[in-house]
Amino acid sequence: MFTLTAEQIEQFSEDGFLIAEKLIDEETVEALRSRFERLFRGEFETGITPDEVNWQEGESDPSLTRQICNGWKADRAIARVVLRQDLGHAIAQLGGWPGARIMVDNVLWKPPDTRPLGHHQDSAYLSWYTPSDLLSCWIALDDTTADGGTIEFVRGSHKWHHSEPEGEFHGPADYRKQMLAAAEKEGVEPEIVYVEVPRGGGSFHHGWTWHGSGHNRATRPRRSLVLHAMRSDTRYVPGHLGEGVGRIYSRYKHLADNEIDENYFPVLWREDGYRTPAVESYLEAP
Ligand SMILES: O=C(O)CCC(=O)C(=O)O
Repeated sequence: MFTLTAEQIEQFSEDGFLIAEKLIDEETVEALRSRFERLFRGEFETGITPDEVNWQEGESDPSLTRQICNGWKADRAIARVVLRQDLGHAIAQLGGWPGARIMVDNVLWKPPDTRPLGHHQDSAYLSWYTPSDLLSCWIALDDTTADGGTIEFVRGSHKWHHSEPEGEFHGPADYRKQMLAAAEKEGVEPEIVYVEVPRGGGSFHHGWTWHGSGHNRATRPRRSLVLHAMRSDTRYVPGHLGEGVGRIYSRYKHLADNEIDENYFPVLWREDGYRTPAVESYLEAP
């Protein structure tokens, strides 16, 4: 079970990110890695297609980082990690939230010699729900290095002004361009911190922290799994549904109200002890 110290929570609020040496054990790393090839071949254990399949073998550009979003709906090995109660609790503590739900997961596979992911602030894409807070847990499934294209954060950048969504996420020519423009506007020299951890380790980051990742110039792949969480009391914003990734995730909005449905965005942990009850039976199903 993962737990945080008071010092780590304090560090997170200063830096906008926190590096953790161990989030999952070796057996779980292996279980997750074994699902990657299948998912990117379009073989989905539950029979459900993930919400975003941004790369498929034989069809997609091999120079791009492979990405699938909401792999948890397609594969229970992914679900067993991204729906973890202790990670939801840690996220709520870091955010000072009453509880945490999964917003989306990311299955990311950056083979050697593949291209960067552009720097961005996650919360800039979330005007379709309110409060549009996001806090993420990024888990490395390979030992990570700066030259291997690990995720990188700009220290303290969650306190910068909020930028508009801009630029290419998949394989941009200059992956730090938007962040450098924001730093200039802010009048600061950005301090970049690379998440260099053994597999099973990772990091947490704030929704307004600038982050991205460079080319994989190493000889091993860089695979990771990300849990992006929102507050348990989040609601839809009518009228903003088609903006950004709201185009995809607003399909789960009820016609009659603005509730976020826990069947699609389960509550992982809440301070009153609540957790979406059906999660456990989903995780245990064969
Ligand atoms: O893993 C990466 O390179 C970037 C992932 C990302 O943008 C995120 O976790 O928010």
